Amino acid sequence: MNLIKFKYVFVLTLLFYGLISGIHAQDMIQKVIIQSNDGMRFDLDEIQVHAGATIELTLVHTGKRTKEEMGHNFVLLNKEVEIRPFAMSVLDEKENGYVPESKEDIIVFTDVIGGGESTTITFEAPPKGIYNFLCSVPGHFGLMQGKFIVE
Ligand SMILES: [Cu+2]
Repeated sequence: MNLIKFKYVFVLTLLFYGLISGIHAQDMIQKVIIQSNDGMRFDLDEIQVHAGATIELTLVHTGKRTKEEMGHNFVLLNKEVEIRPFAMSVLDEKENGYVPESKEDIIVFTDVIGGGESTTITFEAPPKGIYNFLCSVPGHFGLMQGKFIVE
């Protein structure tokens, strides 16, 4: 009887250890694919990730128009940074890919891409919370923005 009980506890311990180590967020790579198009849209207005995870985010441009005509990027803003004033502040930053030289408002960003292209960035998920993301190419933020939710 005692041996059976011991085995039972042993198996439970293994299961529990497997659970906590197996799904520990820090070991996790979470892939996110966000598409953009010639209609000036992202296909996602909400992205949910796990706190502590490594995020591998790919921005895809499914359109045909060039980077000059309809280029897009993905910019993830720090907490409390509002989309509109940020977008207005980078209108003249074409050479920098429409991100400011000072990166204090930004967590990560991608290059601007044109139709048929894609680009991938890898970063650690920021602390739990809700963050804004947008395409910062001038005139796009009204249609191309969303919430990046870390939980
Ligand atoms: Cu855009």
